[in-house]
Amino acid sequence: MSTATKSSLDALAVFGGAPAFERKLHVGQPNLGDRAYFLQRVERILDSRWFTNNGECVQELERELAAFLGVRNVIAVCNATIGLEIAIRALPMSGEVIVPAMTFIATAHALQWQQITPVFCDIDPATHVLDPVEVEKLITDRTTGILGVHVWGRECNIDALDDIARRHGLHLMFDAAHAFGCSHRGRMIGGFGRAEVFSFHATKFFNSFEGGAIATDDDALAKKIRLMTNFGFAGYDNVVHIGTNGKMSEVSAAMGLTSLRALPEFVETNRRNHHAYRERLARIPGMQLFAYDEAERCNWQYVVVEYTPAPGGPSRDQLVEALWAENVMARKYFWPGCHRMEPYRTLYPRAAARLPHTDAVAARLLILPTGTGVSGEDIQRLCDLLALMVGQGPALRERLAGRTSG
Ligand code: T4K
Repeated sequence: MSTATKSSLDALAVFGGAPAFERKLHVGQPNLGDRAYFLQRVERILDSRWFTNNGECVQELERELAAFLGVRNVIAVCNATIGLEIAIRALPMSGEVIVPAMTFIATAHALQWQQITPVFCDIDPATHVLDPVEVEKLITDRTTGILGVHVWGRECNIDALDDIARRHGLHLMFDAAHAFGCSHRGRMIGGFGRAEVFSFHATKFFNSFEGGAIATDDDALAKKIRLMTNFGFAGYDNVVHIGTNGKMSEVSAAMGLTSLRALPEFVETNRRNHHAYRERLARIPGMQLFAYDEAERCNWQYVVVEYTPAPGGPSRDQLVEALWAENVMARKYFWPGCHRMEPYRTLYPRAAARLPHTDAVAARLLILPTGTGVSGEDIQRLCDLLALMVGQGPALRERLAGRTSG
């Protein structure tokens, strides 16, 4: 629900007007599939008194995911962060691993948590994924792997990274947290590198409350990952490997199965929303919508705008402040970049010097709400707000700056 269109700066909520939206529009509000199906699965879980430890729902989800992705093995996990840690350790990676700083902090943490140095590498500013030329420059005697991130669901330059990894004898794996349901050259993400890790966190378009999955075509690696996900147990009273607790619970898997049944609807809603944004943002100067490759399968789950203010226009942060006041909870993912957050800023102070594209892109990003909780009408109203804010840019900038200094 939203209120009437605004036509002057005085009407903006940041200057005391009523917010344009009565409820908050979040980036990452969860999608919900068939509630009746989910509740029926939960009833079955409760009746069976089997709540976790490789139950019926987890096994079913793993089978369905493997078929959907076209990979030999899928191991469901409690979240993608633990999934990354387990896969990294199973390969094993050690020493230094090349990774983008344009990612959620979990990618870097999954390495550093295991005393592996994340060597932050710059991105291609057009696609926001690792630049293979820069990757090759960072290889040293201590490098054991490359951890690419298919950020926004846009696939890495997989062929070039694969070539580098082969020539230098490195492990290649992918953080595919954003890329469930996306493809590369017609083949689903999930089957590339040694392993790929998906996130099914509540804020992802496909969710299992908390959760994730590791996909790999390598049977021996999958066996090791399965052991490590369950404390290294190879049967009752028999631990054969170092491990942790990375298991997905049955209720999470039931939600995953529910989401899987609604996948076409979620993707179609995201696609429709994306096109609505594209049409309206094209009319606003300085707003460049990040494009997906429509020849590939795509989940369209992030509406990523690169905003370049006109001279005298409002800054990205001022736009975010004004949008939040209207209950549009736009985000600045992944500003300021992992390299500018702790512990990395202190541990690796020289990284920033080699990340000019990461810094420039991170300063421009504006992520807008989408998903089944966002309607075409919401998008129209939101873009009208942006048009007003940018159209009256110098006045907005001055008034906001005046408010801060006053
Ligand atoms: N690699 C990459 C590239 C990732 O992006 C992520 C996670 C990971 C690895 C690790 O995956 P997991 O271990 O989480 O499976 C959110 C998510 O928490 C995080 O999963 C996600 N990436 C990241 C991009 O976004 P925050 O802290 O920025 O947002 P959060 O959790 O506060 O949620 C955003 C908004 O969504 C909230 O302000 C309100 C709304 N929301 C959230 C939840 C949880 C709801 O409306 N309902 C909800 O249930 O990290």
